[in-house]
Amino acid sequence: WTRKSGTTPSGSTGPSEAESGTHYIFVESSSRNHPDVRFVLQSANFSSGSSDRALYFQCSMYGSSMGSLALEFASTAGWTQLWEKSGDKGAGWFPVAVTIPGEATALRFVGITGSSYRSDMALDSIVASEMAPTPPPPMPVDQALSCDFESDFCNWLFKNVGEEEWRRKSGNTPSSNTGPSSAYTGTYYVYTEASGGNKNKQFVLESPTFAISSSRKKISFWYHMKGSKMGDLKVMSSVYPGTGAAWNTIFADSGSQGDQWIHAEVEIPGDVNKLRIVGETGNGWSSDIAVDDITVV
Ligand SMILES: [Ca+2]
Ligand SMILES: [Ca+2]
Repeated sequence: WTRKSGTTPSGSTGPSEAESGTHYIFVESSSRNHPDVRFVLQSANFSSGSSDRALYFQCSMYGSSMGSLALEFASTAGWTQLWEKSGDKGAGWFPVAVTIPGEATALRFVGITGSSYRSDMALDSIVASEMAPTPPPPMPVDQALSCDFESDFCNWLFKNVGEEEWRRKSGNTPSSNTGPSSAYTGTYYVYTEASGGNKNKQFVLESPTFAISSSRKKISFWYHMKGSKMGDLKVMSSVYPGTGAAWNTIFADSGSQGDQWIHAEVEIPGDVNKLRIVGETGNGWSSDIAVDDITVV
């Protein structure tokens, strides 16, 4: 992350000026700094609180090959995403307000550059408050859950950031004899990379809180589980903010299912307002679990 005034050195990416005052900070994506280079800006540690707090900031994500920018918090459970955006958001700054859970003891911004030098992302006017922001109204369930993973993770967020992260991928996964050879729809899907010490790990994608629907809805998705050490795939539901961490399994499959995309349609319980997709890798690298084309029906 670099402190700067005026424009960034490259054309057609980055802000033209600071949002407040003269300076801002940004990720320089030119030269060797793309693709997929990770820039971390981490706060000092601070005391946890008994109630939610807030962070406000201004953001610029201008560039035709913009990568992703996330805000994450640390707690005893590790790093968790609070907010994430990816792709070109046009010239100019946009404001962001994020609720910081009371259990947070540090924050960090993580910028990941896109495929070219046109992915300079910037931050300015960061303000923290002891008072939580007014919560936005919950999303409709179809908006909260639907995703084809073609450009990003839509509204799904990671748990255990930087560790067991679901990855977006086109084509086959890096390991042979596990994972799909192509997406179910379009070009991209998401999967659990089981290589590199990731056996017997839990990969969690969490939906935003959604409005409880008066009509019965189902989450529809396609999954792929090929591999001799294949683990488990689960969909779990919760009522948020619940009393304790009560996550109920509403769908599960385990073991190798061969080289095929399988369709699942699971009823969302009537009182539920949050879902997780949990992939648990098996006892070896041959357990890449993939998911694509989530819709609500
Ligand atoms: Ca400034
Ligand atoms: Ca797709």
